[in-house]
Amino acid sequence: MKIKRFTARDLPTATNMIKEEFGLAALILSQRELPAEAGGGVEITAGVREEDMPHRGEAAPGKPEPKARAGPAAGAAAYARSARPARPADPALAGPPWRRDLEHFSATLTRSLGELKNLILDLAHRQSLAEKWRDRPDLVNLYRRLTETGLAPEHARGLVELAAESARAWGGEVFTHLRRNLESRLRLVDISLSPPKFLAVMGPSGGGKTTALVNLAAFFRQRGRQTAAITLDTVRLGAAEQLTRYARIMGLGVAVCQNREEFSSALELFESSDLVLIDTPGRSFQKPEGRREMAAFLDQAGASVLLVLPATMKESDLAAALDRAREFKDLSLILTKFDETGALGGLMSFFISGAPRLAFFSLGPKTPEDFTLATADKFLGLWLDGLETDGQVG
Ligand SMILES: Nc1nc2c(ncn2[C@@H]2O[C@H](COP(=O)(O)OP(=O)(O)O)[C@@H](O)[C@H]2O)c(=O)[nH]1
Ligand SMILES: [Mg+2]
Repeated sequence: MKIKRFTARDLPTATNMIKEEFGLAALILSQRELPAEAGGGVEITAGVREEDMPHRGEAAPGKPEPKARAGPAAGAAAYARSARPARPADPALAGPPWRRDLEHFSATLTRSLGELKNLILDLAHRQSLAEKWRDRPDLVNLYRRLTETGLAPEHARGLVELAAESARAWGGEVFTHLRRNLESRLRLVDISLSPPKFLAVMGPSGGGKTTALVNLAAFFRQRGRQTAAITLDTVRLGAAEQLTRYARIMGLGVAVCQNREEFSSALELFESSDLVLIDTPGRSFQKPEGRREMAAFLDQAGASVLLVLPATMKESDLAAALDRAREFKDLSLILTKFDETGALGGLMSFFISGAPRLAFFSLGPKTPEDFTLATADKFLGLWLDGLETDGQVG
């Protein structure tokens, strides 16, 4: 690299000198104003790669510019040749010219550092794949994009390598093999085929249990099931009212139960219903004694459990919630709040690590149109469709 210090009375003159000598690929390394007692003006230290130096008479201002180059130097080169920000009509408002140039330079430097970071990340991701796949930019890119959605690195590596092996053996696109493999790992259940008589929703506070219960009631009533509801959530202010308000609108029978006696009476009351949905308090779910108490209620009814978890949760929290729910029998899953996240890789890792069977999705807060039976196609579509088109993998 050639490096040289240029001094001139002002920045445009210095820039022109640099362009003249080093051409348009010059990199500005430092820049300072010279003190007035030393005669004023600016001093710029610039550098250029030997191979980018113009041959005599080439690349002077006004001549055609060289082709854009990728990589960190490109940003600085762009700086050297760029039109600086338009100056406002009143120079007094604009501040000293060198400040604008400095700001512009700093923005260019930030961009260049971003590009450098990408290069380093790509190198790091290459090392994550088995040696024989490291020279496949499409696979490195796919691995990187999957991990960026929250998929655990070890899962991403296994899935990408397996898809690459399959594509090599059978032909076809890597992405198609990846998708097929993922489909087989998502365990689904269609509860509507043979719903249990008692079905409880359970999970952390605010995850969408009560909303899901209302949706479930609408879903099963539409399929001709005579449905009723019981709520055990009597501690949180307004929790029971939230359900009874919906129930009134839907004409759904609801019992609010504070203790085992009231619960027993409610079971008797709804004996002739086909389906009794049970709402539970999120607070009890968090504590062992609360879960024991809930288990006593649910065992009395012989209820199956739908664990309600938001898709926005990170994988470690999903796993912790599942640990809490494992003591309940006949567990399956409702995932909510798909509308609040695009990064579903953590959920996929949750499935690969042994999540319960997935029954329903909630794709938004509206009832009941945002609530659907879970399908692999829908889940993989929500997760991967953006990746496939942006990533150009295959
Ligand atoms: N954006 C979005 N909000 C939801 C969804 N499901 C529920 N909510 C909202 O999340 C909040 C908590 O829901 P709620 O059913 O009361 O949660 P619970 O505490 O588990 O019973 C409410 O404001 C709901 O409207 C969903 O799928 N997407
Ligand atoms: Mg609730």
